[in-house]
Amino acid sequence: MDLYYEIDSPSCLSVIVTAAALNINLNLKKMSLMVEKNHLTPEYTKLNPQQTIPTLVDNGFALAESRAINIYLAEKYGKDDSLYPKDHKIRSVINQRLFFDMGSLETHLLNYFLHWFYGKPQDSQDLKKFEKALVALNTFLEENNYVLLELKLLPLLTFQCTQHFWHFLT
Ligand SMILES: N[C@@H](CCC(=O)N[C@@H](CS)C(=O)NCC(=O)O)C(=O)O
Repeated sequence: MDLYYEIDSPSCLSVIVTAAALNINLNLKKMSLMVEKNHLTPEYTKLNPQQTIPTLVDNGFALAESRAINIYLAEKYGKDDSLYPKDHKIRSVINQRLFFDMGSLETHLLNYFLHWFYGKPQDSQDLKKFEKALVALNTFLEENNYVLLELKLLPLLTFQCTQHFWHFLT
């Protein structure tokens, strides 16, 4: 199973850790977004029209979006449903956290920090939105006693990797 990745990408790390939790051996294909820009080649664009990493290729089946990849791996290769429980309520809360992570937490984190990379002027609303997302995250963590214990591994991985990104930037 191939994974196109870069090690500093929290999205890629979440897939790598999920695969490790499932005892899956990944054939890691290192990408170079900044220098070689091989995510923009026609070959890669065929696999992933979004031109992003990670991309998983499992027996000819190509899939992008780290959360979708993590769910795919857990559903297809999990020996049981402990990573992504079938119980409707638990699963819907896991989905809520994953969508929150993608639509709010990660988005606002990136909007707040990426102006450094791209030299864009900082929008004063970016910090406020990021702080608001952190307050919500804090509430979720309080509700679950310890980092999303109730919700098992997938959202935890995503959040941990977001934290990794934070350390990388600061
Ligand atoms: N929502 C996507 C985000 C993927 C993403 O944006 N990855 C970055 C690297 S961390 C990327 O590929 N950037 C290249 C680009 O946007 O051109 C996921 O979770 O897989």
